[in-house]
Amino acid sequence: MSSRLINIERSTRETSITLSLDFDAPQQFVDTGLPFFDHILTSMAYHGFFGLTIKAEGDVQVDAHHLVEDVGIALGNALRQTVQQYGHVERYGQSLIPMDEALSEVIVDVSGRPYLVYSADYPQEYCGQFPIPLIREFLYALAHNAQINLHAHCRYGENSHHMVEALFKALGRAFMTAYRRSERSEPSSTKGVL
Ligand SMILES: [Mn+2]
Repeated sequence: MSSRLINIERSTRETSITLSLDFDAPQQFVDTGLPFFDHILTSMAYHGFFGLTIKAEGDVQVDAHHLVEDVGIALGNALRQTVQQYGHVERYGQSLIPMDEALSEVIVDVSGRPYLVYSADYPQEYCGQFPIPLIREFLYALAHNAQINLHAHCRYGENSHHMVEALFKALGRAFMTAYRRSERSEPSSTKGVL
């Protein structure tokens, strides 16, 4: 089996992160010290059938914000480097995933043009100890550092945990398609460049 391994190390005064991403070697281990965040990141990679290892520490006693955003930056960098180092990918991916009463959807374009469109109306503001507004910070950092166009929508639901978990499974499935190796010998754009 081939491999498209990318290793990222990122340390600031606020956080310290090591992350490995490999679309061709599905295995997951995620430890951020934030149990719900570990849960949804693991779900994302498991259902996207790609390899993701994250070991992250940070000043979560201040607020989980720095850590969540910096994991988004690290994963975004890994996605961008996957394209830079290993060549052309399919580019588009989309997924619609239910979880009990909730339905969430992700559409992605690995376009080189960062953009985030995100909508969700959550009934509860926390999943466990995890503040749901941080989901936006994560997605924004991810889209901008990966240089992808990311549309993420929780269409409906009664339970925030289900809505977010379905969204991250959809993210994984959309990435699985979008980052598949392309048979094309040039970028999948009529302009010939992304
Ligand atoms: Mn769950």
